[in-house]
Formats: sequence, C-alpha cells, structure tokens
Amino acid sequence: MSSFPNDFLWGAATAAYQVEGAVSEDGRGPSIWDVFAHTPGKTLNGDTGDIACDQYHRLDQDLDLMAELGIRLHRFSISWSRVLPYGKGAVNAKGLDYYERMVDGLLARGIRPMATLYHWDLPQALHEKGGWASRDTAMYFADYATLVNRRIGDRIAFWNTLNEPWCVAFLGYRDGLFAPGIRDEALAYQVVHHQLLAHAHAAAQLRDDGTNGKIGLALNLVSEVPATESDLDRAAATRMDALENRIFLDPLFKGQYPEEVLRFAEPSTDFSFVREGDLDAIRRPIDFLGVNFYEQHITSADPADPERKVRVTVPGKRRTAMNIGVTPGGLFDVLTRVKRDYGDMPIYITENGIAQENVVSPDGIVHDTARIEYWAEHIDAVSQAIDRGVDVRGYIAWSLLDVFEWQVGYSRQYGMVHVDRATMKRTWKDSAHWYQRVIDSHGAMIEPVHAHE
Ligand code: IFM
Repeated sequence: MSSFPNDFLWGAATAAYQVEGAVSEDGRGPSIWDVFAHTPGKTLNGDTGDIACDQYHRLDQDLDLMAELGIRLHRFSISWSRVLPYGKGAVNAKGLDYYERMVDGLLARGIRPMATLYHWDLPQALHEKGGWASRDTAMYFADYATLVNRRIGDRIAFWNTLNEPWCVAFLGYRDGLFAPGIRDEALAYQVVHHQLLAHAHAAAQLRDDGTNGKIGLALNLVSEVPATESDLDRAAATRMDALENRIFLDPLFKGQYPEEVLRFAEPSTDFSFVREGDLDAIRRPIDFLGVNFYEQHITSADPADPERKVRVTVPGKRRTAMNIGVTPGGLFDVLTRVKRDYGDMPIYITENGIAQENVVSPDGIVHDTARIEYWAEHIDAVSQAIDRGVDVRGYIAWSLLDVFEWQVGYSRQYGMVHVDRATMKRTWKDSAHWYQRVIDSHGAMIEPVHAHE
C-alpha cells in the first residue's frame, strides 16, 4: 500500500488550444497553433483545435465532471490571444470573463485552480513581430501575466508561467513539427533563452503585483541513461541530459547554461542573446517545480562521430500509441535526480499519462486497462520518491479529456474521459472510475509494483 502526505493534491490537466474550441468567438485572436493546424500537411488528417472538446461552451458540464471525479486541483491554461487578441494592447474583456468563470467555478466546487500562462499558443500577431525569436516577447508576456493576475490572481492557487519550453524551442523552432514550424537549430537556443526570460519577468511582475498564487513552471524532464558504462556512452548521455534537462534546470537553479550546451549547440549559434543580468533574473527562486514526465532515453555515442553525435532509443517493452516505452522507474529517477542535483524543493507532477487509440466497446465504454496500469505504476514511483525524501506535493494526470493532441490531432488520446467527436458527449473510461477511487483512498489503493533504484 502506498501512502501520501495528508495535504498531497490529486488533479487532472488540460490546455486551452487542446480543449476550448471557439477559436473565432467572442473576440479571441488567432494563435500560431490556429495558423499551423490550418496549414495543409502539418497535422494528421488536417485536424485542428477549432472545436477541440468545445469546453468554451461546456464549461459548467466539465466543472461538474471534475467535481464528480473528486479532483482537488485542476491545471488548465489561459489562451493569451483570447485575453489579448494581438498579444499586447487591446484587451478582450470576454476572454478574461471566461477564465474568471473557470476559476470561480473550480473554487465553488472545492477545486484549486492551477493556471498555465503559456501552453504553446503564442498570439499570431506577436509571431509576426518576431515571436519567441524576439526579446520583446518576454516583456509582452510579463504584461499579459500582470493583466490576468489583476483579474483573477487573488483566486489562483498555482501559476505555471510556461509549459514544456523545450518542446516550444526544439519541436517548434528546430524540427518544425510544432507551431510555428521553423527549422533553425541556432534559433531554437534563442527561443530557450527568451522563454526563460519571459518566465523570469512574469514571475517578478506577479510577485510585485502581490499575487496569492505559488509560482512555478512545468518542464518535461527526461530520464537519461547511458547505453553502456563506456566513457563515450556516458559522455553521450551527459550531453543529452544537458540538451534535454539541464538546459532549463541549470539556468533556473544555478544561473548558468551547461557548458555542453554552449559547446555542442549548432556552431552558428551566437549566445550574445544572453545579456548581462539575464541569468540572475532567471535564477530567482520559484515556489515549486512542475515535472511533466513521459520518457526515458538510452543514449550511446554515434560511432560516426562519437565525440559529438548520439544515438537515442526509448526503452520499454510496453509501448504507448506514440511509441513511447512505459518506464515508471524513469519518473523515480527524474524526481530523485532533481533533489540530488538541485536540492530540496516542492514538486508537483504537472503531467503524466499514456496515449492510446480509443476502442469503444459494444457497451459504449473505453476499457483502458493499460492506462490504469500506467498510472498505477507511475503513482507508485512518485510514492517511492516521496519515501526517499523528495518533496512531491501533488500528482496531476494528463489528461482529463480526450483532447486535441497537436500534430497527431484526434488520432491518439490521453484522456480518462472519452469525448465523442460527433456529439461531444463525455463518457468516463474505466480509468476515470479507477482514478476516482485512487483520490477517494488518497492513494492507499495503489499497490507497490517494484522498487525503483
Ligand atoms: O498533450 C501534450 C501536452 O499538451 C503537453 N505535454 C505532453 C502531452 C502529451 O503529448
């Protein structure tokens, strides 16, 4: 039987573009994801978030669903272009009204609001002014944070400034797989820095403004394992760790970029975008770290160029529908590693979940046994990390609903609640009933699977 601290919080998450729909309603401006998803060939089957889960029109229904599930914490994101259609300047009052309804609706049901200010949907107007490649975007972000804080900051329990800035920089600006679809590795490093600066400025402005909420950000951290104990493989895994994890953790908690990032970044990268004082601002203490966990990577040195190039595999016999191996021990590793290398800090698991291709059985239900196993094993890994002294204060499952899954659209699903694409009807999967019991027992029904070392 696993045990969790009395005040441990159980939650479920979504994000604006993935659930809201209503993209052209009530004054919302377009974001880079609207433009990207509407560009032929960018998403599977041309899927878009135009309707998504239609949460904009079904908010009360979804709030009731959360209350019935029993979650104590809901992580949602605010669409920047819904409150500021051009990213700065004119304010859309109806956008702020919507998030106020969200927050008040959560509180009325005894659920704490955790708001993410940036979950990948940059206002298109700001993109046209340079987007994350421009340093100004960091200042506009801080102004946007202040605007939201002045309306609902007295009721927000937790702020995530950014969600998974690694994906924004490397999938959006290096690989071109995500909006805005750019392939320029040198630019990706600039985008890393400007996002960190945006985080720093927004956190500082929220504090100056006297927010009530705790301030943090959500990083997707990867468990990094060398393929063998050889020096070359271990050095290769250390480089991957620098490029995937330490590129954010080091500036945030040590005020510097890892030397491997400076040494192995694309040679044309000119780090002059890091200006004096930036790193001091970025390392200012935060109240908690959000950890999103999905992957473990096994890295070896590429024989073609072992000092620079790497080969990466994602281990695990059981695979998700995104072909990611299931490795709960990786979550244990990531959590204990943060404590070991960066010290004690409050941590929330801000995302963790498994993609599947829904199979609706003749009884009308998705019997998602693999998702139950996945969550049971990962929650157990969290409990074991807590036993090792890691200060984990909450677990937020990804995701509440079957949401728009970015470049694969609606073909794969992470939700505990099925959303029928034609009718938008919400139907609990087996995992939602199971999670309700987990919350009800405060995790006591989670059986230890195996010890993680
Ligand atoms: O759906 C995404 C989410 O938006 C960010 N983290 C990973 C999830 C699953 O891919």
